[in-house]
Amino acid sequence: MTDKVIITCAVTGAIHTPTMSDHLPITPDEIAEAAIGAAEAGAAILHLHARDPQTGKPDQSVEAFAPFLGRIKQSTDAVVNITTGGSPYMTVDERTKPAAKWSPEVASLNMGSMNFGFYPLLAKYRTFKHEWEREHLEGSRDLVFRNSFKDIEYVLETCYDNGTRFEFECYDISHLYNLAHFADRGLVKPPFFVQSVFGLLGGIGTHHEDIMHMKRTADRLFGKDFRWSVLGAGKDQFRIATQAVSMGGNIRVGLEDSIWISRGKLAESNAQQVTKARSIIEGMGLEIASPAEAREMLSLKGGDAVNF
Ligand code: KMH
Ligand code: ZN
Repeated sequence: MTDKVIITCAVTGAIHTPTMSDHLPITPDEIAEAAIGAAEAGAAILHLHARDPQTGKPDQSVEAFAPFLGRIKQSTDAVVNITTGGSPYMTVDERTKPAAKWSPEVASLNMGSMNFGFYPLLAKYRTFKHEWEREHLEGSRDLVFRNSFKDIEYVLETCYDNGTRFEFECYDISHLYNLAHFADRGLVKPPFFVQSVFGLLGGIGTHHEDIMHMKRTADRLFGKDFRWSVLGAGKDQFRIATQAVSMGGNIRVGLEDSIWISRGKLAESNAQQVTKARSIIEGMGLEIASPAEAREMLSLKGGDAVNF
């Protein structure tokens, strides 16, 4: 089994807003171009959300994904990963519909409920292009990202017949235990693609000991049955990626997780972040995984077994 490094690119997400960066992909064409560019730069997996083309507001309707899924599939062999997190303001039913419809190889699955605060970003922006942006940030002061055991069961059952496998988003140590619980019940099958999320206000921090603790705990709970990946929110994105790669991990970058390329400098594209991630990996004498190698490492159903 190859042990190359899988780069996932999360191209737009549902946290950052148009005012924060003119490079944030909003329209279906921008999302498609960003994803294809990220794949050409070396991303094996593309984590996708959709937005309203006019306002940039997160849009989790099945139709919102249609315009870019087909185009991405025609233009790249990268693995498409459709979010079931959507925006934390959405219901689990709403959040799961696109993955249920489009039957991707991978879908994200958030492994626990948590406070989900991005209101501190308010301090950085005096004015916003769109009214919804301020509400979106301010509202997160009282926002709980709901992922109850019943919600997680619902996503698993809804996507099970599709043969979709999951990017298990773990924002804290308890989320790893929740994944172990579902593994014990046989509701999820190895290899588990564990995406450890660091630096989201409400989840675990970004200290190097936090990263060590996540990996140690995952090793103890899952042994050889998992593929570890990490994402660092905001300015710590590349420091966390570098530590994880040196520990045998895979990494996620993209403007969903950080709008920066370096301290105080906005990333001009998702591909720019993928290129920087790749140089870190190759700088360590390691190689990036191709989409085919990622499929093998994660036991995916194949790019021709999707519904788009
Ligand atoms: N925004 C990330 C921190 C999802 O899409 O399911 C988590 C995320 C959630 O990617
Ligand atoms: Zn996401």
